Amino acid sequence: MRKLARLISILLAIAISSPACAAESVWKTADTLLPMPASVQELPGSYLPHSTTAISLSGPDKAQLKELGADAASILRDAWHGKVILGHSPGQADVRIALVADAQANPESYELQIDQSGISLKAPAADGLFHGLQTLRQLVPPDSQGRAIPAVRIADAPRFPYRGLMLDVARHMIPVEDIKRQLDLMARYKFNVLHWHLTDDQGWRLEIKGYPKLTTVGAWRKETVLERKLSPYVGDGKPYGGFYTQAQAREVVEYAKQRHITVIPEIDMPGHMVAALAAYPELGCTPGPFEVRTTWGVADDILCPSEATFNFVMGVLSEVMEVFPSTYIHLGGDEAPTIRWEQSALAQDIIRREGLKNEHALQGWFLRRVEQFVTDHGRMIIGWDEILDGAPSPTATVMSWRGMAGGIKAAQLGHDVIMSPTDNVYLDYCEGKPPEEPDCMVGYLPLKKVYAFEPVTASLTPEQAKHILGGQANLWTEYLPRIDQVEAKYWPRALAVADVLWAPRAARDWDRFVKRLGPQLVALGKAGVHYRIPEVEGLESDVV
Ligand code: CP6
Repeated sequence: MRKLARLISILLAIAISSPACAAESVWKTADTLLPMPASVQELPGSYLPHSTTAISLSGPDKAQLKELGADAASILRDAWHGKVILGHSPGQADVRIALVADAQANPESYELQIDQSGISLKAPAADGLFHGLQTLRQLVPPDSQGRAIPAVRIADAPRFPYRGLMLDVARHMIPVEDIKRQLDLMARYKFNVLHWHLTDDQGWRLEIKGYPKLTTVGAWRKETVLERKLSPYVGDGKPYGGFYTQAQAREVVEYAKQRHITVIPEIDMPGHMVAALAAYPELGCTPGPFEVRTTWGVADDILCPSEATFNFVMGVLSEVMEVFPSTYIHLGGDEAPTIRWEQSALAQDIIRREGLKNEHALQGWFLRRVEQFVTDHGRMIIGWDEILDGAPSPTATVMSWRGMAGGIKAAQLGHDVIMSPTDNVYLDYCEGKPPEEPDCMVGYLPLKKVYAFEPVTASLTPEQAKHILGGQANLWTEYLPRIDQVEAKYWPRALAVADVLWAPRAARDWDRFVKRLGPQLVALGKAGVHYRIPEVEGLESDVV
């Protein structure tokens, strides 16, 4: 399969670059861009970079500009193999990058103009300049097409401020290097959030200095048959797992920041906590002992709402907030069974004392108390849509996963919302139907269905629709112990998500998307990504 992917990407590259093809399909700007910019105006002529291309940087924030200049130089050097000189004055440079402060403008917006005289990139903030450089990267023709960049005027800004991918590293440890590689790819397609699912029943992956057993005990489990068969990370019979030191987590945060991506950590509670219970059984409602789970699905055991648990949660979150500077901290709140709380005298006492209706209301009480701690530290929380069952505070942001309904209800109640419906954006679902994907363990999600994802529904008033911050595609990794499997789930389907979340609603066009996908598959192939060739008609006929 991997060999086939390589072969097809080579064929695609040849198809795009062959003289016969080039004669009829000149390197057309708009057909290469993904996500599609808000506005693209093709101009006559082109810019031909020369052997000593010079870049100028102007604007107030010198440190940020220096980083962006280095990014720009690396994009240009990749493309032209020529000399690129940094730090000229705008009058002498043919590539002019300018930060033009404008408090009213969207910081992610940018303007890119290419004409005979050179390239001009302007934005009100470094975010916009960075996105503009990603667009420029896609505009540079492949070697075979000559070096001239077609003249164009682009004015661009994202449709949504939140464009995320979630990665579950709890089911299988994923090395830092592999995460960095996904961040590189995310940045190219203008994603700005990595939601890092760090804890679950099958593993605790973040070092917490005040609770060392979380990683000496909670990060390790027995390997399953699946892992013995498929994973490179295990030796026979050895404990399976791993964790990130705080230094490594900071390294990921910094790497993401350089790519204008925020890392939002998730500490999933009060359910999905069996790994923590294995380390600290006194946090449960029953005496234990507990084992880090080796099977999937929802566990009965969850945190007991005791003072010991609140101390634990506050201790953990204090360290989490030191490592992660993100505005949002994700508290999970999903799939918490009520059985242990029904049988717990401690839980029932709180229900009576606080006048709560049931265990769902108790989860609401639990999460409101934890949220207070988070907001006292100047941050905000996100929870999966189950938090709506427990009267969440209006400042909680709801991540709607069971469908769109939770998100719609939340927006109507005045919560901010991130749409992440299983039907459209659960990337662990298989792209091909068996027999195309013989090992398919879960649902079926072809590229076209991902592209049909629409975060704003007609049932919302314009005022309510403003609460939809954007969307996110999730990758739960139960059945994906290897990074090449993970990559093939993200790519290229994440490109459909990128387009949906960035491009204007009116620009949504499946046939054009498929056309724009071709050059990006070539780019993914060049970057050595283990992407999956989608079974898509327009694409197939180009290739064969
Ligand atoms: N793990 C956690 C999961 C899922 C959730 N939370 C999940 C549930 C159902 C489907 C896919 C994923 N594997 N912690 C729910 C948010 Cl279909």
